[in-house]
Amino acid sequence: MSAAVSDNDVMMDEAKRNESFEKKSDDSNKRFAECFIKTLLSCKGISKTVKTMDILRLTYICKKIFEAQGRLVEIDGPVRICGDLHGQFPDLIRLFAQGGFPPDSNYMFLGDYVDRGAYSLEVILLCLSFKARYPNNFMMLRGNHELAHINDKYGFREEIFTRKGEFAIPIYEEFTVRGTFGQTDRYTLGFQKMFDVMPLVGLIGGRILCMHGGISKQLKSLDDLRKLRSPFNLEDDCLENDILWSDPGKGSTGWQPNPRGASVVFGEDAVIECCKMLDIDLIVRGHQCVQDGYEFFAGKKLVTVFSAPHYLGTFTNNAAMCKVSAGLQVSFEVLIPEDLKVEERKMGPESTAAEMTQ
Ligand SMILES: [Mn+2]
Repeated sequence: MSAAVSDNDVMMDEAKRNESFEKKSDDSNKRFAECFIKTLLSCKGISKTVKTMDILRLTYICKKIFEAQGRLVEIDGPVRICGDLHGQFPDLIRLFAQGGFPPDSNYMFLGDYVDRGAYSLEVILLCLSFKARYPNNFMMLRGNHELAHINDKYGFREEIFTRKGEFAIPIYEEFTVRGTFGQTDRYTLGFQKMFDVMPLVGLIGGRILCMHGGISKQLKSLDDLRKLRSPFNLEDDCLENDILWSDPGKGSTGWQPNPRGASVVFGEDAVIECCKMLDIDLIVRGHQCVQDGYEFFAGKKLVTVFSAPHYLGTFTNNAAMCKVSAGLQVSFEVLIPEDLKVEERKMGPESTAAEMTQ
């Protein structure tokens, strides 16, 4: 017998396993994603129920979809927009239980799936399996925690290495690698990393702009968003970094330094000017834990949405989802942490994003 290539060799070699995944049909990938969803929803814990090769196949499928959809995803309502999740898997299930499991509802997630909470893997894998099954109804934007040097510090990398042992490296390196673009072998070999191919911005009905962090002084047109680069250099003062990192500043004007040490703080005037310039009605972003689960800024031209209730187990914050109807009416569903009861807060029965933000 000739020296056979073992399953393990294929799994550990990115080029070899990609070759095997490439042969699978779209139908087979959809059925695979459906099984993956069922397994994750059985809540038995992925350590024993999910094979490493299946995680690698799921990431391969999703990277292809993200690459094809581009850095700005443009969709129509209805859709539910959710903010940061941070590894709080039971709370993600509660969000779906409230909002409807895909494909009953469409979703746009604003990033920060991983780090901080205990179940980063479950959170990102469930989202990715919905992405693989319903690629046009389930959108996942990138957050500032979808970054290698942040995962080093805040838990995602450690979670994978603790839970996946000898298979941790191929799994982790599907998502990201340490080091700056262009300076590591993994990039020069041409292997795409999940976090680099995720979209940075979403546009709903041409009127509601979604991103993780916020706006940028360098953002002048929607075309700037269609031309976003990725990967990009994390050290650069660039539009891509601002989208992941910037914050609104109460009482501030213009563009100020950000106490996070990254990007900028922008004032209400900057938001109002940006909406005019891009001809949009509303900006929806995450990135900050807000007590009510959502919080307006700049005369309702911008709203922060945060979807990890009882954040870190120490905050008493609500979680919220921003509901956008087919006609772009905006309302909020709020999960209250004590009993996780749900409240619906409408912005007025007839309010559309345009009217609401007058
Ligand atoms: Mn963030």
